[in-house]
Amino acid sequence: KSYRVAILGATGAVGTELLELLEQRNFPVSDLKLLASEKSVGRTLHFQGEDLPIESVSDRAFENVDLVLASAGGSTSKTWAAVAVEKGAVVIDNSSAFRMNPEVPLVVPEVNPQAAANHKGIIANPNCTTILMTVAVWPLHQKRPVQRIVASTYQSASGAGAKAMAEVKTQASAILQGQSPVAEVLPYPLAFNLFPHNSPLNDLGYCEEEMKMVNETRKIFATPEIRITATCVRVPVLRAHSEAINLEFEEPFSPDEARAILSRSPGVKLLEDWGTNHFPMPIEATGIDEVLVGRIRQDISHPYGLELWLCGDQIRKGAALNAVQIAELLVEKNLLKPKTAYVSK
Ligand code: A2P
Ligand code: 11C
Repeated sequence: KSYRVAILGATGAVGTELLELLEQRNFPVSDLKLLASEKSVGRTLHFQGEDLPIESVSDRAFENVDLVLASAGGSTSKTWAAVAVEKGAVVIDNSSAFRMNPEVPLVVPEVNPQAAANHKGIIANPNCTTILMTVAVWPLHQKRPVQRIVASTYQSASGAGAKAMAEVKTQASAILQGQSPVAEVLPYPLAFNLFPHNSPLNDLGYCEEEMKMVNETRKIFATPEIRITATCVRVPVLRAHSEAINLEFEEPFSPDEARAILSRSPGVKLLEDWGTNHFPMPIEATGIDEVLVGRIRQDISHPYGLELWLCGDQIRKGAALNAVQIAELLVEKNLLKPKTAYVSK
């Protein structure tokens, strides 16, 4: 079996990675449609030895498509996901548009693959910081339930898209030449700087990004009672996010036991060299599939507390790879029907 796939947002940071991953992982694609905004029409992108044209998104674009991988922002997904589903496609959506909709599964394949079975046409891909955190925390939570999570993030420019990544490079070069950095995509200069995540703030002073970590993790773990707080910060790194995670359990959880569990957990790679103070760094996480975890230590302020540090490629496991893994899961579980199956129903 092979599938007719469309990438919505194909020219973006996540879209181009989706294209690469479909090819690298030999996803069974019979036909690939690349969709973006009107202004990208005329461009081509390379896939399996061919230059494929970018098409603008329209009702007709979703005809004869089995699977849509959407990564063109929340408003674009809100406009087009229902159209695609109406035309018979399954949509794996990278935006935040449907994540908290109780009808829509929110899936991290290493954590809650079973949730995908309940899809009604749309499956949501979680926020990048949430994906990376859940991959590392879930195996520990399976052993002893986590009571509280305190997360502090160090998020790369890639989370704000391809244009933000380019802007940081331009800013760095301007600063090195003694000029003032210009911020047009990001709200403030990021090169040689950092700032709290600039998503909209709620009445409690939490930004949307922080609330995504709280609410999405609860949904993925199916534990609405778990206490979570987060502080999200944008840092001048190009494409891998880092997170300092403090976990509180009901009873002691030794670092060695956590290490033993994480060393055999899917999607996790331990990286700890205490002798050389070498722990995960964003440059090491860039371009790889696993979430790098290290610096696992007892929290000296709490007898049942554990500290860990992680880095993960925001574009890959934080977005495109997780989406392709969901697509692979759908294929494996026969939850993605090629077009003919819809017709014959
Ligand atoms: P385009 O390049 O034509 O603007 P990123 O997250 O890296 O900023 O990428 C966003 C992606 O979403 C790009 O592929 C962009 O296409 C696409 N996109 C943005 N707005 C729309 C829209 N209104 N319709 C279709 N695609 C869109
Ligand atoms: C960031 N996590 O790094 C964001 C980007 O809900 O998918 C992705 C926002 C989302 O800024």
